[in-house]
Amino acid sequence: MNNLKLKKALLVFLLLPAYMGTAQIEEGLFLQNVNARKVEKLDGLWQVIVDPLENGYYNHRYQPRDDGYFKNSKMKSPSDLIEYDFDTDLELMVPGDWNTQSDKLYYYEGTVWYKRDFDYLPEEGQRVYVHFAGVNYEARVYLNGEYLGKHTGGFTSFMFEITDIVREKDNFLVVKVDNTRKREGIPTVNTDWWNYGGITRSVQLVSVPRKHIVDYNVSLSKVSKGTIEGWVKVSSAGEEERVKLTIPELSISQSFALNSQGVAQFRIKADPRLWSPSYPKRYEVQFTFFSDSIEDQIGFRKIETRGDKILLNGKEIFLKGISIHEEAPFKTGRVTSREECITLLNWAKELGCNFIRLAHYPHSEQMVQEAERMGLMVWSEIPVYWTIQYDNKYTYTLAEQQLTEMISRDRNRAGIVLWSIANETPVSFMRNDFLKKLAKKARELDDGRLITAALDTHSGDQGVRVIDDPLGEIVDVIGINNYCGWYSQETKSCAAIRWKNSYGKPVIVSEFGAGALQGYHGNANERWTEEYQDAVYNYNIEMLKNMDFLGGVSPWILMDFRSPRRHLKKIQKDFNRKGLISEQGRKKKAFYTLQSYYNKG
Ligand code: GCB
Repeated sequence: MNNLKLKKALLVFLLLPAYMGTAQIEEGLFLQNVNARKVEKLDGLWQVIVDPLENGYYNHRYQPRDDGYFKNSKMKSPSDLIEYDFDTDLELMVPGDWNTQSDKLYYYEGTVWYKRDFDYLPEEGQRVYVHFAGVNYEARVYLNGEYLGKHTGGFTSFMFEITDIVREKDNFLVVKVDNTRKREGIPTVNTDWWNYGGITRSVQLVSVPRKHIVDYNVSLSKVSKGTIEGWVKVSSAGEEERVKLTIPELSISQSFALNSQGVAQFRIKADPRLWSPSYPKRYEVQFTFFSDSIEDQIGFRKIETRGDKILLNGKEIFLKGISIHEEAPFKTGRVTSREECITLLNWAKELGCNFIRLAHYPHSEQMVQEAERMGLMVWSEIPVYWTIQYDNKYTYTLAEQQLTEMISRDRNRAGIVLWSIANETPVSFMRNDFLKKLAKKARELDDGRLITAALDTHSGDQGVRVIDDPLGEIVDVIGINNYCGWYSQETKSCAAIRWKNSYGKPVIVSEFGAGALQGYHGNANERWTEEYQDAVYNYNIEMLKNMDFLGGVSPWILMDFRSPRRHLKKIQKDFNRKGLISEQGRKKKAFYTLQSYYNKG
C-alpha cells in the first residue's frame, strides 16, 4: 500500500463514526433485482483487522459518544493515539464467512474491520449505490472516511447511496462487521447453527440513471381469472410520465401512467402457462422508464388452501420436501457460489422433492432463483427462533424489518409459496401477540403466498399428539416439528402415533429426523448408525400415512451442518448429524428411504 493510502486507511479506522448499541433501525434504501442492473462486483480479497477489543472505537483518551461519533471527531492528527491501520497480513475472501477461512477465527465472535480499495468511473447522470447481499450480523459502512450507515440482520440485503462520495481513484470502502450474538437480536443468543460471521454474500456497486425503476411486483391475479396484475414504482415521476411493461411471449407491451408518488398499477388480460414443479415456466418481463430498463424472469402461479389441502394452480398438491441450511457442500461454511446452490438443489431433486424448506433464515437470492428455475417450491423463513425476546419492542422491530426485507427482495419469485414467521416458539401471551402482528404484516406486504410457522406440539390423551397453539388460528398452513424416535419415544412406536388437528388447515411436518454418522453401521437400535436413522425415517413415514390433513413434509435435514451444540467426539465434532448426506457429500441410508417414499407418492 502506498503511503497516502495507508494514511487514509489509518485515519478512517481511527475516526470512523458509528452508532453504538442504539436501539435505532435505519430505514433502508431498496432497489428491486439488483443483479439485473449495471453492477461492478467488489468481491475478492479484502484486507481485515480483527478487533475483539473494539480498538477501532475505544482508545486511551476518547470514548465514543452515544451516537457513535468520537468526541473529537475533527481530530486532525490521530497518529499519536493508536497504531492501527489496514496494512495487515490478514485478508479474507468476500463473499465468505471468516470462521472457515482462518483457524484463529473458527470460534470468533466480535468485530472484524474489512477494507477494500477500488477505482470507479462514474457515468454522467447516474446514481451509484453500494449494495451488500448479506453481512452477519451488524454492518457499519464507511466510504472514503464518511459514514454511510448501519444494517442489522445477517441474511437480508441492504444498500447505501454513494453518488456524491465515490470518485475516480483511490476509493476506500470500510465495513465494520460484528457477529456478536445479542439477547435481543433476531436470532437471539441460542441457536442450533453456527454463527458464521463476515461479509457472507456479494458486495457490488450498482448504478442506475437518475430516473429509474425502483421496485415492481408482477403476479397472477388471485381474484380475476386470466389476469396478470401488479405495480411498478419509479424514483420520481413528473406529470404525464409513463412506464412501459413488455412480456414478449405473451404479446404484452403496454405503458401506464404514473401517479405523483411514481407508482403505476396494472391489470392485463393474459393467459400464461402456469409455473409448477413439473413445468417451471418463467417469462421474460421488462420494464422501461426513460433510459432505464430492467429485465426479470417471472413465473405465474396460484397457491391457496381449501380446507386441509394445499392447492397449486387449483389442484391439490403434496409438498415433498427437505429442509436445507445455507451450508456449502464439501468445503463447509456458508454457501457462496451458484455451483454450491445447484449441488444442494440437485440433491433435493434426486430425492424426488418438489419442495424445499430454506431454514432458518432467508437464503441468498441466487438460491431462491435457482430453486424456482428447477421447479422447487420454497418455504422461506426469518430467524424468529426459539426464545427471542417477545416482550421487547426493539426485537419486534428487528423481526419486522427482516420479514420486510425478505419479502421485498423475493416477492416476484413464483417458486416461493410459503413465508414462515417462526420456528418452535414457546406459547405465551407476548409471543402470540408478537407473531400475530408479524403475520398481519406479512399479509399486508404480500397476499400472493401462504403464511406458516413451525409449531411445537404436545401429547394428549391415549398417546394422541395434539396441535394446540393459538398461532394455528392465524397461519394458513401449520408446520410441526416432531422428533419421534430421536428426542422422544422408541423408534417403533412412531408408526402408531395419531394426530389431532382441530384447525381444519393443512399441516406440513416441517421437521423429523435422527442423527447418523455417515459410514457408521450397526443395528437399528444403535444410535448414530445409519441404520438407526433409517429406522426413524421408516417409522415416521408410516406415521405420516395416518395424517389425512398432511399437506407436505420437509424432514430435517439434507446435509450435516455445523452447530455449536454438537460436541460428541468421534461422531459430531461440531456437526449436527441429522443430514441425509454428510458434509462431504456422501449419502446415508435414509436418503434412499425418503427417496423411495417420494417416488411412490
Ligand atoms: C429443531 C430445530 C432445528 C434443530 C433440530 C435438531 O427442532 O428447529 O433448528 O437443528 O431441531 O437437530 O435438534
